[in-house]
Parts: sequence; C-alpha cells; structure tokens
Amino acid sequence: MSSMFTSQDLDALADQSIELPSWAFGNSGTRFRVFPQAGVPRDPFEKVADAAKVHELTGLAPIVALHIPWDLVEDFAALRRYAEDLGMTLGTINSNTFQDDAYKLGSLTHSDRRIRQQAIDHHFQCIDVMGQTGSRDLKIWLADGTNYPGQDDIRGRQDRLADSLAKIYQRLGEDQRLVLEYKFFEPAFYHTDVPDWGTAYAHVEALGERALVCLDTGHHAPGTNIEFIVAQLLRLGKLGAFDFNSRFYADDDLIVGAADPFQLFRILVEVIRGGGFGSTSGVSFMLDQCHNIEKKIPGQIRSVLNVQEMTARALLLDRAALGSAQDAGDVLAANDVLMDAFYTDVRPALAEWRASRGLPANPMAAYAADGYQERIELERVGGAQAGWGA
Ligand code: AOS
Ligand code: ZN
Ligand code: ZN
Repeated sequence: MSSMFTSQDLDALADQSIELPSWAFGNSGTRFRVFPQAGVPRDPFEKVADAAKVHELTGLAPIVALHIPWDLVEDFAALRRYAEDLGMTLGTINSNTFQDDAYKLGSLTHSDRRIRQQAIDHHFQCIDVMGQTGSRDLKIWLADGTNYPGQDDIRGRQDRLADSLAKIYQRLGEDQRLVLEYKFFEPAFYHTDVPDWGTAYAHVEALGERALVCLDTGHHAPGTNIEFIVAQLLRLGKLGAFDFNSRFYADDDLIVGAADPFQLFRILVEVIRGGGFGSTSGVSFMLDQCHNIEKKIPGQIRSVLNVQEMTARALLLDRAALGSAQDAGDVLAANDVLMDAFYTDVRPALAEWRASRGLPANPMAAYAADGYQERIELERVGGAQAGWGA
C-alpha cells in the first residue's frame, strides 16, 4: 500500500460511507425537458439494485436514502431484506410536502390548521416507514415560502413551523433523528421559511438533541463560505447531514466536486477538523443529485469517487505544520501547507487502495466493462421519472 497515507488515514478511508439518493437513478431534468434514459429503475427495488452496483464497484456507498412518496412500496420490510441481501442498508427518509395542490401556500407553516395537520401526518407516515426500514434519520426540506412582500405574515409562519416541527419531533423514536435542511430560495422567490443555517439551527436547537441541521452544498448564495458554516455547526454539535452536489448558478444538483473541487476539499478539511468524519461521528454524507444528461449509475460512481478523492487530500493535510505556521502568524506558510495537501494527486494511491481491498482499481472503467448497463437497458422497459411531477 502506498506510503502516501498513514495507517490512521487508511482507517479513515475504510470508514467512509456515502448515502446515495434513490432519486438519482430515475429520469430527471429541468423544467424545460426531462430526457428519458433507457434502463432506469421501474420501482424502488431497482433503484436499490443500482445503488448496490455503485457500492460493489467503489466500496463507498452502502446506504440508499429513500423519498416518500416516490419510493412508497407495499412492504418496506421486503425492500429492507432485498437491500440487505445486496449488502446495502436503507438510509434517510426524505419527506415531501411540495407536490400536492394543498401545499401551494405552505405546508408546516400554512395558516390553515387542517393543511398543517396534513403535512404533519405525512411526516408521521414517514416515521412509520422509518420503523420498517430501520432508518435513523427523517430529513425535512420544505418548499414553504412566499413570492411577494406582504403575501403572508413571515413571523407567524415561523411560529407555526416551530409548532409543527415540535409535533413531528415528539413522534420520533429514541434512536431516530430529525434533520432540517435549509435553502435560500426556490421554489419561493421572495422569502423562504427555512432559508439559512441560522434559521435551521434556531429550530433544531429548540426541538432537542436529536434534531440537527442538514447542509445541502447547493443551497447557498454564490460566494458563501460553506466551510465556515460546517465549522460552526460542528462546533455547536448540530451538523447532522450533508446533501452533497455542486452548483455553478443555483440549486444545480450536479456531480459533487465537479464545479469546485477546491471548495469540496475545504469543506472536508473542516469536517475532519471538527470531528464530523466517520461512521460514529453522527454526520451522514448524503448525495442529493440529478443526472439529467449523463448516465446515472456512472454519474453516482464518479460522485462518490470525487468525495473520496477530496477526503483523501484533506486527510493528507499536515495539521502539525499548519498549526505551527498559524501560531507563528506566518500567513503564506499556513496557506502553503493547505495548498500542498489540495494539490497532491491521490488518484494512483486510491487506485492501489481499491485494488488492495479487492475492488476495481478504476471503477468507471469497470462499470463500462461490467455489462450491467446493457442488461438493464434490455430488461427494464418503461422506467420511471425520479419523482418530480410523478
Ligand atoms: C431541494 O431543493 C432539496 O435539495 C431536497 O433535499 C431534495 O432535493 C428533495 O427533497 C428530494 O428529496
Ligand atoms: Zn437537498
Ligand atoms: Zn436542493
């Protein structure tokens, strides 16, 4: 094994597990066009099978996050057994209060108590599913917000949100957690009810210990220093999960590390610094992506490899040298130490790491030669859309 990594680094790399979103395997697109692809899954079982293929070739992705109702099945215990037979576990349950007509003006924040209750009941249903799938986390992302100043009382909406979240939180089992995702705009364009980490933090702090923040990397204004938010949430003990993806403009949901690998590196440096890395850290590494024009399974393989690559570079950071330079107030030396780690090409060492674990040295090439894509394209006719509009 390459001497590039210490044995501690190797343990950390072996401990990395990334959660794949079931919806990444279905057809997706923009509001202009969904380009259907041959071979996409027709049901949640086939989504789990595709995720298992990503894991088989990378050793990095043993968990699949589900979305309710897109992944509703009659028998979740059967889905769980199916996943476990493939070496996978079912992960975060994502709720959905953004598709029904009832939620046009809001869900957990709605001024009509019946609509609020409908949204709360949906989350109760998600918690029931979690019991059957063995999932730890309920992830709530809300489309709630307004389009025009004066449209609704933004303060009243915060109060109703707090009340609704408290009801959902109380329903969770002892080993279950609530992770609240923020997003600065879209689909609402004037104000969003959970627009930023501060608002998410205020709500989860009020709920209790098992309520945490989910940080979607695509949900910030351009130029936002995301690694600072990571550092702060870890410091406060409130970072529960990432939704990794990358963006050039808005919530682009592109392959993580594609737009700005340096930002991903900086985020991972803070994750490791703040104790947010590894299976016992309590921080889950999820992807939240759509592959609109590229093939989905290789898109997910590329994504997990990108996360691993930047993790490996962040592990290489010489923290002792960095600390000394920082203590000495040597601005340029400190920056040099950080950049040295970032500029280190870890790909050959990671290929070797994979080979030493019986994994393909090049998972992208292995997938191209695997025959899986050809088989699903033949077998799966009439595959489904990821869910938007379904
Ligand atoms: C929406 O913008 C959010 O990123 C959500 O996390 C997610 O894409 C959606 O809820 C699918 O589950
Ligand atoms: Zn997200
Ligand atoms: Zn998003």
